[in-house]
Amino acid sequence: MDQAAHAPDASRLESFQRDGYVCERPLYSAAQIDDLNAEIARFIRDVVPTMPAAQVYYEDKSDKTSLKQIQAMFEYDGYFRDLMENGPARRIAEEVLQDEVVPVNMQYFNKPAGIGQPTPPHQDGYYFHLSPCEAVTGWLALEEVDDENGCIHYVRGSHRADGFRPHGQTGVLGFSQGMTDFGTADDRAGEVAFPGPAGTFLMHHAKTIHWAGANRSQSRTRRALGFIYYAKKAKVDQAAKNAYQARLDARLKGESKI
Ligand SMILES: O=C(O)CCC(=O)C(=O)O
Repeated sequence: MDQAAHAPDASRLESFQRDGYVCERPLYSAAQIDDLNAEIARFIRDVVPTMPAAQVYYEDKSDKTSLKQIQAMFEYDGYFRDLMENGPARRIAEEVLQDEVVPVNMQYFNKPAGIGQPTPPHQDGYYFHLSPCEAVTGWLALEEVDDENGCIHYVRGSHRADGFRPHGQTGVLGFSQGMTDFGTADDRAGEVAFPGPAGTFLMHHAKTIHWAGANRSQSRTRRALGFIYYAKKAKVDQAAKNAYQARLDARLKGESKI
């Protein structure tokens, strides 16, 4: 990707600080998305079978075509490591956070046709365990996204509130924590949906409330790549984070979901 196309942009920083997200429609051209999709197909074919079960989620564990989520892709493959560490998402993260960043997670998110579950409203920072909570998630559409197959929605400006809204268990694999009080008049007034072509790129602050609908299409998937970066100044409470992850893995194993 051409570096000059991603030079710092004052209006991007301003929108991020005001709204809690930015949107580039599109950041990647159709040809770049084709190349990326070919790399993802290779990763699913060659790398996924070598990964621990806890890093790969299926809507139905007995059906490999129902692949729903892959965690930590950049830790398993040079192509995805380079994309995470040197690609445009990192530069935009540094620009909007006004800090150096630490690449933390690269996730594949699919909502398989007909069975893809909704993504419950949540704030990523609730489970990041950071102080200060300065982190972002980038989200790249690998195909056209819209209301039917489950595009992302944000609550504009929600990152500016103090603390986090209450979260509780959702029963949705991959999004185990969801807000328990979502749907206030302010939430509804601030709601913005982000349909767009393949290559559409979103980046949100870790406190920005977001969600996505189910995939109601019987024929289209809804595939995306997520890029999580923490600001260098954000410190992780590693003990709290590990305990949270261990509880989550134990519960999912107990429920035979992973
Ligand atoms: O892909 C989705 O539906 C949700 C992604 C998400 O919640 C995130 O990247 O934080």
